[in-house]
Amino acid sequence: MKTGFVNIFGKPNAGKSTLLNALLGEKLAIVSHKVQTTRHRIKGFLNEPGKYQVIFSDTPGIITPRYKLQEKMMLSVKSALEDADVAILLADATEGPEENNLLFSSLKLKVPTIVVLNKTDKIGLKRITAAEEFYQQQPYCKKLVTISALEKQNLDTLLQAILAFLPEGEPFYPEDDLTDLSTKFFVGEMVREKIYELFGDEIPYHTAVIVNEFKEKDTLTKIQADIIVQRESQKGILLGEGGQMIKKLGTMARTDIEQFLQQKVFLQLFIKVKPKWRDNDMQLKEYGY
Ligand code: GDP
Ligand code: K
Ligand code: MG
Repeated sequence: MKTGFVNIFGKPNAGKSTLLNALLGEKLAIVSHKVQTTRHRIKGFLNEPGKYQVIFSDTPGIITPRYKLQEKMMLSVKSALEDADVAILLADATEGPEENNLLFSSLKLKVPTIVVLNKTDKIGLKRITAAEEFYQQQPYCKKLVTISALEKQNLDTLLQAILAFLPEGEPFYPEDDLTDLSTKFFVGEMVREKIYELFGDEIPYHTAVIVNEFKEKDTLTKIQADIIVQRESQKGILLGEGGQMIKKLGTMARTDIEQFLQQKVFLQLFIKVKPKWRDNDMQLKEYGY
C-alpha cells in the first residue's frame, strides 16, 4: 500500500488549514481570516485500509519570526520540511505568483512537490491559466493542481496526484486513527479559534489557551481552561462589560466542543495575566509550544 507524509506549506492565509480539513472531511485545524492562526504542526491521517495511509500535516504559515513563540512556530515548519515524502506548496490564486515563487524556491525541497493553486473560486479562468503557466515553468513544480479548498473542488484530483508520488510501505499509525494529537489539544484550539473570531487585531496574538481539566463523566464532560494574556488591559477586553464577552466566547466554544465530542460539556474559562509569556521559554513549554 501507499504510505507517507504529505506536508502542506505556504504563506499565511493561503488556506492550508482549510485544505487539511477538506481532505480529511473533518475539522481538525482551526481556520480564520487572520494570519498566524495555526501555531502547531497538525497531523491528520487519511486511511483507506490496504490501499493507502496519507499522513497530512498542516503547518503554520511561513514568516520571519519576531518573538520566541514565532520561532517555535517556524521550528515546527522546519520539522515538516525534513520528514516530507511529498510537499504541497499551497498558493493563493488571488495573489500574484511572484512572492509565492520566492518562498517556494527558498525551501529547497528535495522531495516531489505539488504546487496547488487554491481559491480558484475567486478568480477567472484567464488568471488561473496564467498562474498555471507560471508555476509549471518552475523547477520545483513536479505537478500542478488547481483547487478550491473552501468549496471542496478538485480534491480527488489532488489526492490522485499525491498517491502517484507516495512510496509503498506499511502504515505508520493505526488505520482507524484520525490524528496523533489529544482531544485536550483540540479543545484548547476550539477556544482559541473563537478568540480569533470575536476579538480585534491584537488580542489573539497575545493569547494562549491551556486546558487544565478534562473529565469525562457519563453524560457530561467537564472542562476547565485558562486563557493567558500578556496585560491587564487585555484581560479587561476579554472579559467585556459585566463579563459579557467571556460569556459569549464560552458559549460559542462550548457549542463547537459539544459537536466535536458528541457530548454535553460544562466549560469553565479563567483569564490569567502572564507578562511577556510569548518570549518566555518555560511558559511556552507549559502552554504546549
Ligand atoms: P492558513 O493560514 O493557510 O491555514 O489559511 P486558512 O485555512 O486559515 O484560511 C485563510 C482564509 O482563507 C479563511 O478565511 C478561509 O476561509 C479562506 N479560504 C481558504 N481556502 C479558500 C478557498 O478555496 N476559497 C476561498 N474563497 N477562500 C478560502
Ligand atoms: K489563517
Ligand atoms: Mg492555518
